Amino acid sequence: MLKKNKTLGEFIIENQSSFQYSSGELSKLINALRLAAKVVNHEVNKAGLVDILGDAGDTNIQGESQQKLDVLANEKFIQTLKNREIVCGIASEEEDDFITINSNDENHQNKYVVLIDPLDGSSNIDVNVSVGTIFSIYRRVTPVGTPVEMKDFLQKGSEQVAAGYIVYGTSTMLVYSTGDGVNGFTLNPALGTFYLSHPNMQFPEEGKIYSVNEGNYVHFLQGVKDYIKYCQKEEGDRPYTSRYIGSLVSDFHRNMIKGGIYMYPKSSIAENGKLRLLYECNPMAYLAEQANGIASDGFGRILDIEPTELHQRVPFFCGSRKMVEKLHEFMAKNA
Ligand code: P6P
Repeated sequence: MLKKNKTLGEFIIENQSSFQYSSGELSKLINALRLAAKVVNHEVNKAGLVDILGDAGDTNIQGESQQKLDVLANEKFIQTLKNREIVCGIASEEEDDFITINSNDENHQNKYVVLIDPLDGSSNIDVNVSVGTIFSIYRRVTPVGTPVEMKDFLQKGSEQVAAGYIVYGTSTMLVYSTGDGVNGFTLNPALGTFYLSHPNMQFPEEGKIYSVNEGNYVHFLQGVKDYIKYCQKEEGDRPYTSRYIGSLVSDFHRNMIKGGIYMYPKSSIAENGKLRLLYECNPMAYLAEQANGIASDGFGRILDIEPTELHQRVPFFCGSRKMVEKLHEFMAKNA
């Protein structure tokens, strides 16, 4: 049983040996993400003050230009990951192409690639709704030199060696897995330290919450429409509760704690859905499976999808096992 209140730093050191490739570099990588999370958290938490300090695009009292928070978050995560001799490439929702990082030491090869959505749901910031950072980590496939998109970045989600998210909510949490379960750490802002607050997080097998933007109902496939009507029908333990924050990380986090299903289906207005495979769906699917949940595109496992491009979108259904399996039944009937 994991002891609560251990710091993230202590946890990383204690669990390093359990990691398949325990060379210490993944630990350094998680530590780098921890640092960037604290920096971004500070900016997100004062976002509401930007209007007082000068709107995005203006300059603040130090004469620094105010940046859109998602651009700032992108820069902070890239900057933090760049100068640690661990990562050879970064792909970001904010960057058209991936960024390569060459090792300063000709005898050392940076062995990881990171794919990141630096601030998912950033449009919620203006209305003070929680947002998140999502990250996905792979070992590079090409042995040396500049990473290659097809081989090093377009890897199946099942090849991830770690994934996680930071949720900037009523409290700031870092939730991640390196393949041995999911653990959640809460930031004590007074100390700037993350503490193990949610050891061994698991999706309840059943749930009573469904999360989907029902404003798109008329555009959904019949199988999705039928499942939503199933959730709403007065029968047995139904109707379920509808909860949709509009921030993937927040809806996912709540569903993992309480039980539930999150859905972003494809539709007649979004032919592959909205969410990105590489830096949203794959990391969340990795966490879901590590927490005994399921993540699919409505028919097959998200982690089995062979990526074809850096920013490709896929339909996404994720959460409590029995809820996603019931969704699959409706999708199969209407296939
Ligand atoms: P819609 C935020 O933009 C996001 O990528 C997810 O975090 C969120 O669940 C979804 O899109 C919201 O999209 O179309 O329902 O506003």
